Amino acid sequence: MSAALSLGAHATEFRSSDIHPDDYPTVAAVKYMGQVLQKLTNGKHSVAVFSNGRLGSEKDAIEQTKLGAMAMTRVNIAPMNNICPATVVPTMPFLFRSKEHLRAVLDGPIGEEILKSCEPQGFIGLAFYDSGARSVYSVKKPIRTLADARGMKVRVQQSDLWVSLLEAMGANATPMPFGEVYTALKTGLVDAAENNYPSYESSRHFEVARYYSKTEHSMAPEMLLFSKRVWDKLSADEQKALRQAARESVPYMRRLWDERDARSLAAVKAAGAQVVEVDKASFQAAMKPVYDKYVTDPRLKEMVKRIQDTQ
Ligand code: GTR
Repeated sequence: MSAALSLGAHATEFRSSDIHPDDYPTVAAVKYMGQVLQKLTNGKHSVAVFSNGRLGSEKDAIEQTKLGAMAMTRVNIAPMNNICPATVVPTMPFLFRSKEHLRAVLDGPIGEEILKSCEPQGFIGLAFYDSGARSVYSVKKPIRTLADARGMKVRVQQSDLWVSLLEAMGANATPMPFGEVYTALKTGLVDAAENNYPSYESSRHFEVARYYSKTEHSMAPEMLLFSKRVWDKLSADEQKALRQAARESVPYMRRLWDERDARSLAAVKAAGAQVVEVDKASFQAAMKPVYDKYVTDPRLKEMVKRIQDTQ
């Protein structure tokens, strides 16, 4: 399959992938982006979103996008951590004070800088999307303090930084693709996983791991990436239209996100999941080794400082 399906004359349909189902805000946002693109290009270009991980895990999708086999992919920033160094910054634990803080940073020059920094690796960063705050959820017992997390086997995303982050909590981190987590929780391969409310709900992980402990340890955002190989074959006007369509999809996504976040929380609670308050300070205090290991480059250090200083 090629990255873009030729629709005769000069029309193309860009293929994009997502591991989430059709009603998830990231999928809906990329579909919306496709509609805007169609309008901006008088029907010449559109986007086909392959949802539910039909085109593979996020790691595979990133690889396919780099090669130009797929035009676009929507992934979490985590699997980009090993590829594009600046992406570690917005992933860092307890960095953002709130959703508003995160949005202000990603909408400004720092967000722009991080998106641009992926270009040498073969990716045009089109946009950041929200992903809320991630917290740990467990099968057998709730986590309330750092001591409760000690020795737990916790699934993490496929990123070295994520392994270190959970190790700093004293847990045993097990990286695996999202699609394998439900079974891993069910069979006891892992004791816990971590995610935001919408993913905890849509994946039905809440059926197996009933204790959702509000560690809120990272606000690692989502990214919309375009293949540089495909990009370089497009005209300046086409590139401009793609950038604009992506930009316009951000506020749309945020509206859907806020709504879904609240709805997912209500749904998991109604289904019997227990949302547990934690001693957040104990988790935060344990994160120094993660900063010491991943934010060593002076430019990244400075970026962390600029984020902390952003109002
Ligand atoms: C979700 C995110 C996905 C993926 C997933 C995971 O919150 O939207 O892109 O990263 O978490 O944990 O693998």
